[in-house]
Amino acid sequence: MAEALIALGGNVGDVRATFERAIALLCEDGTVRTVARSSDYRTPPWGVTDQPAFINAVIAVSTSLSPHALLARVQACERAFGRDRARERRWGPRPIDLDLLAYDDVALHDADLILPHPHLFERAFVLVPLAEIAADRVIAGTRVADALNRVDARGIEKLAPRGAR
Ligand code: A4P
Ligand code: MG
Repeated sequence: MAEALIALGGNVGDVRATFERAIALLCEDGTVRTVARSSDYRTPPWGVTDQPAFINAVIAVSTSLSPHALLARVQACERAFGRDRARERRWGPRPIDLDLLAYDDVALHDADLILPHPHLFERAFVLVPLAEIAADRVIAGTRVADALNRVDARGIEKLAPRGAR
């Protein structure tokens, strides 16, 4: 079994409900199992800023799938929840985006898969939820908590569990 870290993001529709359904679909056949899940966070849009706030979270999974098979699986989940890359702007609004942040300590630079994720250390919307579940994990020589200290995490808001009043 390998351990992978997966980032979730979205800003169209009921994103938190979509996250739950996407995680359930990801784990449906038993080849992927969730071992940790961060809180959901409301985050200011990064890249293209004239769009609604995003919801972001990170999960840790154990999996028997290869890195490429896991990528195919997360992309199938994106499609199942209405993601249509052909009609989207780069960095623009989307119901759900699932990025592979890391897969054990695998380093890959293929046309369709780069590991660890190339923008991981630039993005507070990834590092804040990641640090909640894996602060001491070292990725490509950098501790997650140290990477978080180097980015601007202003405006990121941790959300109460769904259903909590
Ligand atoms: N790909 C390569 N490596 C990976 C990997 N490690 N994980 C390839 C996932 N995919 C990987 O991805 C483009 C291609 O990257 C895939 O076909 C895959 O083969 P995509 O998801 O189709 O494209 P994208 O998501 O539009 O592009 P990109 O650059 O990944 O966008 P981002 O970076 O995901 O940006 N602001 C906030 N606050 N929160 C967000 O979640 N998200 C975006 C989208 C913009 N602003 C945001 C957020
Ligand atoms: Mg993406």
